[in-house]
Amino acid sequence: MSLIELVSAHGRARISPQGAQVLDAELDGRPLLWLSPLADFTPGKAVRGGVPLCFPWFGKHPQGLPAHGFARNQRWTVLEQSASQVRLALEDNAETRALWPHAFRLELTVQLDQALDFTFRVENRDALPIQFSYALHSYFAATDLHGSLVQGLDGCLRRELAHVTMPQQGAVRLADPIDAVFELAPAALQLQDGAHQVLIEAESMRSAVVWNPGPAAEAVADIGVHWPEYVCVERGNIGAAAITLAAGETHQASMRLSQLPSTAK
Ligand code: TA6
Repeated sequence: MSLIELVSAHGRARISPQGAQVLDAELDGRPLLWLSPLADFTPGKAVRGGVPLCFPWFGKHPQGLPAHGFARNQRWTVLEQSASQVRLALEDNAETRALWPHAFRLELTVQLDQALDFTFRVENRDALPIQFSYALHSYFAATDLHGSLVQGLDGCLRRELAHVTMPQQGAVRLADPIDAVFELAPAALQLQDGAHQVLIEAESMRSAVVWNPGPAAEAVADIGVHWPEYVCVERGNIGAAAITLAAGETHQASMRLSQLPSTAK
């Protein structure tokens, strides 16, 4: 599948029409995102790394349907492309209707300038309301995983997969394995990795997720020994923040990723 390459004075990014997935990106001479060296590019399979889009559900499905929905496994249509921007769309089709019986249209615009910008739209083309969750599941390149911090989530309700819910206290530390969803997250988060800081700004995305499974990921074919190389900090609307959209309505949200100047002396 041929990839879409974006360039700007500040960097470059590659996007796959499968899933409208940003695979990798570099800003100001430094990798922003992590793409697994063990990623499997078999068409229809989820690619490990970059920014997969999870839709219309997040995480495992109670009836065993594909985890994180189908949007990341579908081939999207490129609507418009310039040197620094691409707009892609996905409409319901026989495969999506077999998994989720609704008429919809998704649009994702990716723009690269001094930041990497995502604008996501969901249009309900059904005659009835639809309900969905989604996330931009960003894998950030990490150089010092165990010393990494995510700032901005202090006080947010933190839900672990083990169903423990409690308010987050202070910064989220990546010293141990983590898989947590944060509710009512603020617009701006910061990922601090050694001397590097990434600013993650979101509009109309009320949930945040922080994930790195630690050494357990050595058993995962497309992660293996590479697990210390990334931190997932995701934005979207999940769980209590799931979106209900009336017939004919459109939901729009956006996310902006940029690098703050290095604090290295
Ligand atoms: O975002 C965290 C998470 O939901 C984890 O629970 C995790 O296993 C994962 O995403 C990766 O899912 P995937 O289906 O891409 O292997």
